[in-house]
Amino acid sequence: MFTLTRPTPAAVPAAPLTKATLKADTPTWCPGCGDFAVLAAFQRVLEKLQIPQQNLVTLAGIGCSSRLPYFVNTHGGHFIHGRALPFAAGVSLGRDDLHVVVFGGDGDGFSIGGNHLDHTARKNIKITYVIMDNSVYGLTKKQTSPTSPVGFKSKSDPTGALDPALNPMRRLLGTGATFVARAYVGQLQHMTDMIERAMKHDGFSVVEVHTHCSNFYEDAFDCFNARKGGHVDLIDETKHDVTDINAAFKLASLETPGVFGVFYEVKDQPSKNAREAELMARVQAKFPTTDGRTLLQAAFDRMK
Ligand SMILES: Cc1ncc(C[n+]2csc(CCOP(=O)(O)OP(=O)(O)O)c2C)c(N)n1
Ligand code: SF4
Ligand SMILES: [Mg+2]
Repeated sequence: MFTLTRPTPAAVPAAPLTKATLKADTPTWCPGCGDFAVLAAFQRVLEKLQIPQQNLVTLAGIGCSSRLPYFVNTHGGHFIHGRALPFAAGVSLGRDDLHVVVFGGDGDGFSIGGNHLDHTARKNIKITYVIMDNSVYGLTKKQTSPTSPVGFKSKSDPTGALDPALNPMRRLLGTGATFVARAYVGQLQHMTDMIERAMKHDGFSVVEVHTHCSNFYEDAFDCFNARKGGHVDLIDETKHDVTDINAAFKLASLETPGVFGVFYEVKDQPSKNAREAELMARVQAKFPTTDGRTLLQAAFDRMK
């Protein structure tokens, strides 16, 4: 029997996912950190979707935000700074039955992991990526990040950041991701909806979440915070065509504070998971009596 994919494990009767069953380690974030809200939103989505716990994987790189997998009771792990996405790609492609959700910071995703973001996104690998953007390196105690604004004083730029910040939404749209959304921790229900839609997307989905670092950049997103005179404009999808990449780029180019919601979503592009499955089925049809391991070994032998 030819098979390159691993069999799905026998369904284990699972306890319903609740706040209590989803709880793992107690979060170690500083009081007032915006990351608590991202965890709460993710737990709400898991409670709603009731995906069997054994099929859930949360992964991360390194950073305060990247601690999130410790705080939720799913399979999980964290990896080298900026390398969560290639790790997640292997998990997703090796085990298509798993829901793989990656959490990480603006440094992890846009700086050291920027190259991995490009390639995981363009391949449309079935992963949900939540970028917890606080516009600073929090874990390492306040260095300038790729989304810190010009003039931001930090340990790496004591007289103020000199380099222009990147525009996260334009950056994400440019990667070729097939689902791109923006959320803010001060809008918990909306952020929850964005993460839920991302997790239901069959391909690479990414949600950029603005989350403040209460220790090193508390006022970063005051312009979105109603209590501090800011405001949040939500995208009206009866007026914005989410399948129109040019319209999405226009929204992404609005001046701060910009808009929140789904910028881009296309459902007709097959994921790499689907393309690989199709390739394996084609090979299987050609060699119906040879097992997968032998075929793979023969391919390696030809390369010697
Ligand atoms: C290869 C490597 N380079 C640098 C570091 C140091 N380091 C750890 S976390 C981090 C940045 C964290 O910032 P971000 O990704 O924005 O996460 P946050 O802590 O703000 O949530 C850096 C530079 C590291 N651990 N490994
Ligand atoms: S340093 Fe900042 S990002 Fe890290 S846990 Fe504390 S408040 Fe949150
Ligand atoms: Mg950060």
